[in-house]
Amino acid sequence: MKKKILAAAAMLGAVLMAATGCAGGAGTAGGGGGGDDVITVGFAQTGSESGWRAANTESMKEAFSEENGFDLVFNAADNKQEAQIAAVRNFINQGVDAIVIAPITVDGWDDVLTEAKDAGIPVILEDRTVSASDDLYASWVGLDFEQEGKTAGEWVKENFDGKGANLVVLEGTTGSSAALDRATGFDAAIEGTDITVMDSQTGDFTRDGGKKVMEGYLQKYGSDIDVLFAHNDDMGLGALDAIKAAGLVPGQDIQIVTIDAVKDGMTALANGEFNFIVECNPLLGEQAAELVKKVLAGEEVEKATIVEDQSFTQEQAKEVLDSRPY
Ligand code: GZL
Repeated sequence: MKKKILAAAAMLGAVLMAATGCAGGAGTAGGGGGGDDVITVGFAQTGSESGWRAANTESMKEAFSEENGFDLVFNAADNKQEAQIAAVRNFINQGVDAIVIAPITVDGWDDVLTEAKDAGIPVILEDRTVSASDDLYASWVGLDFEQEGKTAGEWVKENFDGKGANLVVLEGTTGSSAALDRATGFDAAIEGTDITVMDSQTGDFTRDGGKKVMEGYLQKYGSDIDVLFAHNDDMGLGALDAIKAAGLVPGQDIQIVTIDAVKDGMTALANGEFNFIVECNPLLGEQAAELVKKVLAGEEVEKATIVEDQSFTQEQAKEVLDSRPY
């Protein structure tokens, strides 16, 4: 329930209880049963499509915990945009205090964000962004996807320009800001090289998707493929199965560059199956929770907060693997 309505209800309740001598907790409806200082937050997560998503969900649940003063209403939309929009509409109808969204795709958000604004419920975006006007959300915290794609492209250029290399791409979820911006950055970085992009299709950020699309690539192009760029580790990990099944050696016959740097990806990098990974930090929970508290307290907040990333070679992965937080 909205804090301000709850505060008035709690106040009235307290006055009535004092007047009539009634005992009992002043737990407020719609919250975690605590007093009126509990912040009820609806979090609309994309789903559980990848290792990155699991780490992001864990970070968000840790930050929006009861001991931190929150009552979290969590929804995972199974990577379906219409389900995620329906979840946000539900949060509005429940009268939550704030809404956090990791938007599956950039488009389709104007109506429901306008409804949240009209209902006086602030929206914070975490991870991906939307094409809607930025007056429809209070703030966004996430990563520079275009730079991630550029860093991956610069590695490919440095290692393959001038060799007439053939490259295939496993794209992330169609219409997601992560996939769109990574492609923009990558394409800009390899512009003007003699690297040929033979094919580029979506694997929807999943292992299964990456495996299926890579199987198709291998049937069509076989050993002509020199390099694979996967928009995330999970699709690259799925592609490993296909590459091995085709009798080729990943990391050697086909060199692989991915984005995320989750544990399984870094393990593949350390053991030589991947060749380069650009990190995409999923630990956004603390910053998202701080933004919610500041916005509800009426404090000024930055419209955009970008979290720093790094990148890893095979040698660097061996050094840091055991100390990685996710
Ligand atoms: C990036 C995030 C992407 C990851 C994928 O911030 O949106 O979605 O790169 C995840 O692993 O599925």
